[in-house]
Amino acid sequence: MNRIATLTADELLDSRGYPTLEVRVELCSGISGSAMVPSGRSTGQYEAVELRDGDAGRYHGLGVLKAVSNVEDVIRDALSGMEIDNQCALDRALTELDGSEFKSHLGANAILGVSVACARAAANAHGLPFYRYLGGVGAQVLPVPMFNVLNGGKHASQGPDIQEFKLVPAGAPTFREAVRYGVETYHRLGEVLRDMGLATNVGDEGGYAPALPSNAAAMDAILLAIERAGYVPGQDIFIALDPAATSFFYSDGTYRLARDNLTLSTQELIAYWQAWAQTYPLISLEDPLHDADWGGFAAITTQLGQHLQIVGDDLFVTNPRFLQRGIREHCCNSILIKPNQIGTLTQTLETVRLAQRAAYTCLVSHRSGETEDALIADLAVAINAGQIKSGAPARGERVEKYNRLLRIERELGGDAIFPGLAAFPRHQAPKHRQVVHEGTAMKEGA
Ligand code: 2PG
Ligand code: MG
Repeated sequence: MNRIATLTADELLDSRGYPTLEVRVELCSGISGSAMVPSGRSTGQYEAVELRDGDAGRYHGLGVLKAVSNVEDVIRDALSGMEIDNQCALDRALTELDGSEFKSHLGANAILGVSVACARAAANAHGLPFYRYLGGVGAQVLPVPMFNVLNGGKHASQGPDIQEFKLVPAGAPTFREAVRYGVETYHRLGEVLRDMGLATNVGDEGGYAPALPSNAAAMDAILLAIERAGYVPGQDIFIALDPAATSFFYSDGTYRLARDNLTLSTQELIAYWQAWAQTYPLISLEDPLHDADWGGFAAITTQLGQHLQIVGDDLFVTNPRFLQRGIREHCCNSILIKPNQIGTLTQTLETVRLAQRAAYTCLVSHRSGETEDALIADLAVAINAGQIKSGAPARGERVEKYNRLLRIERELGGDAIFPGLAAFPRHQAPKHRQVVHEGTAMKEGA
């Protein structure tokens, strides 16, 4: 009864209004599972391939009808009749059927949609919550949320050069309280920006996208918002950044921060981040350099990685091969986990295991183009990641993940664990940091 009867797919829309896939798996028992696939914009060069039609007459070439027909044709033929609860065998069949290193034949979007829909159908067949099916009895850690409240880079054209400025309420006692800290501060930030005469339109991930005079001005506005919301920066709420530095790296080997009117070498950019780590309550820094600069990543990890989480996203693309190299060359101490960068659940979990064995933290992540699918919420709990980023607490596709986690926390009841600051084992505030904003001294490191 738990065998696959049929697979269907449809071309629907993501949060930016671009076509994406929904896949549905139906079992012989009549039980089913479905999944929708997200899509990135600031992508790493070695991400698994998202298959687009390239037919300029439809959606400017971005249609996904080929991927839809791959699901309903070759993948359906191969998977029909297979047992639903052997995820490894299903994912192996998918990767072998594709046969290419980066899933360019069938499309990683088609493959991931099938992989996740199968796992959902299996969870439903066993009558288990998705996180429980994926993670087993030990799945009980709610992640510390990272709220991307100020958007820039490729996600907001008027915004700062740095792509993501995130509130990290690691000082909260529970996930539910962390959400409240984040939401209250997000709304205060809107007020701070309005007071400055700036627009409060939002970017792709729901964060404000104001035209500020410098990147540091964004940090200052956020610190002010934290204090106005009644929280202490560096104690209740920390800040995480994703500069997505590939997006401001140029072929002459320099980084250009247009908002700061700065052109920097790798070493100068590392010094720039170092100064920020000493000035602000920074807890996590993702993609601080461009995605081919392995030497630079080793250097910044040596210089800052003792006391700061350095996350590899575009560098590792959730791929065990690249993470392996990072571990060998001491690049980063944390990895971003995005299932669609690698294309199957099994490979995602393999990367997670490798990271955890090497004591790298895992930050589970959405994409800038999202859907109402809350896979990453269940995945974060399943692997006890302790950290998730799903954008601002605004826009339905972002909020859906936080809501899913609130429901899971309630379901787990007294068994739910919220790690708070313990999710960031490297975190240590610089001793000399002492910044005063609107009369509140930062207690951290004082
Ligand atoms: C990132 C992501 C998600 P995108 O860089 O971490 O925030 O952006 O999905 O555009 O790659
Ligand atoms: Mg990133």
